[in-house]
Amino acid sequence: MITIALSKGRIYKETLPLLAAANIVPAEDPEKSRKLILDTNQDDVKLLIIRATDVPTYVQFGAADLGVAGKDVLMEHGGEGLYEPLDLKIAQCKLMTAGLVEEKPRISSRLRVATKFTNVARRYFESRGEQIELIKLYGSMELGPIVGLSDLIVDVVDTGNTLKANGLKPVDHIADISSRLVVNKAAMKMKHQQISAIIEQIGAAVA
Ligand code: PRT
Ligand code: MG
Repeated sequence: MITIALSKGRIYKETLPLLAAANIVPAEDPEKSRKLILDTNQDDVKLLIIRATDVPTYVQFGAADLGVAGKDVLMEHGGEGLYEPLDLKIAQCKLMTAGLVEEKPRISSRLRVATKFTNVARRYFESRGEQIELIKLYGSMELGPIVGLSDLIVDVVDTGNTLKANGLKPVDHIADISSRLVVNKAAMKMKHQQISAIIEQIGAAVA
C-alpha cells in the first residue's frame, strides 16, 4: 500500500496531472466528497486529503508515504524525517515580509511581526541581527498592521493583490516558493521500488 497526502485547493488541482503521469487517478473529487481517504484507480494507492500545514507531519510520522507540500510549509515544519526529492514547480509564490504602504512609527521598542510562519520569521530576523516580538496568527495576517497588532507580517504573496487591497506593500523577499514532493525516510527504504517509480514518473512529467 502507498498513501499520498495532499491538501484541497490549488495544490490538489495542480498535482492531479502529475499523479496522472504516474497512472494515479483519484476515484472521487475531494472538492465534492467529505471523505478524507480517497481510493484511486490502483488498488494499493490511496490519497489522504488533509490541511496543507499538516502534510509534512503525516509524512514525517509515516502516516503517509508521500506528500505534496509548499516549501513555505516545509520551511516552517523543518523537514525532519522527510526526503524532498522533487520540486514540482507548482503553486509558485514568494515568502515576503510586508508592512503598511503609509509607514507608521513602531508600535513598541522591538519590531512586532505577526505571522503563521513563526519559525521562518524567527530565523529570518535572527539572521539579520534584528530582535523581534513574534505574534502567532492562523490566517488573515494582512489585518495585523492595519489594526495596530504588528508592524510587519510574514506571508506568501502571489499577485500582491491581497496586500494592495489592504493598504500593504511587500518589504523584503525571504524565499521563492513552490510545492515539493516529500517522502517518508523509512518508506523510501521499505517500499523503494514502488516509490522510486512514482518519483521518476512525476519527475518526467515536471520536466
Ligand atoms: O487554508 P489552510 O490554512 O489549510 O492552508 P493554506 O492556506 O496554506 O493552503 P492553500 O491551499 O491556500 O495553499 C497551499 C500552498 O499554496 C501554500 O502553502 C503555498 O505554498 C502555495 N501558494 C501559492 C499560496 C499562494 N500561492 C497564495 N497566494 N498560498 C497562499 N496564498 C494566499 C496568500 O497568503 C494571500 O493571502 O493567497 C492570498 C492571495 O495572494 P495574492 O498575492 O495573489 O493576492
Ligand atoms: Mg488557505
